Amino acid sequence: MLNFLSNDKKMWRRHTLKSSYEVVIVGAGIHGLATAYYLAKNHGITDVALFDKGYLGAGASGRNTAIIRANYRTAEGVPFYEESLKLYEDLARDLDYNIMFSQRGHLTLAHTDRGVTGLRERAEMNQILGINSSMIKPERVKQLVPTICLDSNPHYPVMAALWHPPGGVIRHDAVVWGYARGCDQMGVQIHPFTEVKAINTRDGAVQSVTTNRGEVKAKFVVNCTAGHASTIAQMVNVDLPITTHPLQACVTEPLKPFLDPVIVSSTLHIYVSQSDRGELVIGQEIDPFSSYSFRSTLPFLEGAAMHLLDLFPCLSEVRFLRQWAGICDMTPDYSPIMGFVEGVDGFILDVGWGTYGFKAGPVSGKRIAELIATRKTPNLIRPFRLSRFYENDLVGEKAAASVSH
Ligand code: PYC
Repeated sequence: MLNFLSNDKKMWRRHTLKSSYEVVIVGAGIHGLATAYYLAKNHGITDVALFDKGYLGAGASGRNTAIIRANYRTAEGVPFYEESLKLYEDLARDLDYNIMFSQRGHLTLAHTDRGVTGLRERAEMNQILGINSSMIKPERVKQLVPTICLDSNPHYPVMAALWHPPGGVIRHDAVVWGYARGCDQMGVQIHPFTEVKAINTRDGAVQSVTTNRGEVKAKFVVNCTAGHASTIAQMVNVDLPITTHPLQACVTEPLKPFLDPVIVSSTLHIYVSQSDRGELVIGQEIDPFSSYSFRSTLPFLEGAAMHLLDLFPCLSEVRFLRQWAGICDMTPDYSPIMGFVEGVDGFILDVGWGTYGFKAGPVSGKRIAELIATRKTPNLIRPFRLSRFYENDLVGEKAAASVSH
């Protein structure tokens, strides 16, 4: 492990474990870090430990394609993601750290009559809720992205698009590092390479957490994991309606900047943006099987190439540079699960983030911190409670979740 800086010069320090903390957060990705950050900053709660079995950003926070947007479909989802976008707009100043948020616009393409109707419904819902999002015609798409070919796939010409100017991309590692530094400065302890082995309860309440470095007492334990949310929840006998799927991504070699907005097409199963380094960052739908595998596959790369060329035939000579995979916890309605769990006092969920967790990090952190400090569930996250699955009160967000449809 790199250890060449003295503890006081590090962005976040190493600590020995204390015997107890008020709050233990499992998972030191963006959700765990943001929760700890707002606990300390907004509520003065600093007796907090963050445990991660790997290094910071080793999980979904370091593997996602870092798209930020608020153009969701439901009356519950839109205000939630909008608050996150607003927090992101101010986050560089708040953390005093350059997180490279580039609001270059987000463009979702429709290639069928049904696709146009779906996007129009989204545009209307967005506008009712005050989101800058509207339908545009193919000519306007061409103005925004002159290199796009609107009809190279004869079955799926671009018929219209949903245009969301405040959307964009961010530097995900910088967000993780900025939150981690902010947490450390306020006295929160970050413990990488600390694996949670058991969560111990007595009389229906959380008591302590057993880790590979020893046992610590805790009043609250927050499950902020992605990919292993069900494993952690089962430690307190809570079953989650989650299936875990790989999600793959890749980047091309760097190219001179030519692509401004983020482009998404559900019909062609592709999304693409151009990074600050000039690489095209490309993703598709989650893998169709449930697995914890981080393996990259050739079929993914072939699909990415094929669909990219449907939109940009001019890129036929461009080479892929690297590919990777992450794992995503999918819920039946494509919305997350947040809040207290009936029957296990002190246990809190912030899980089920599918392919949309990074954009929600700031708002979920802020609102979970509020829930812990006030012992009350904030209205903004109430719709995402676990009990919605047996109360038949789902938040169906699949139509607006990346390239799912
Ligand atoms: O929801 O914007 C999104 C997204 C992009 C990639 C994966 N999810």
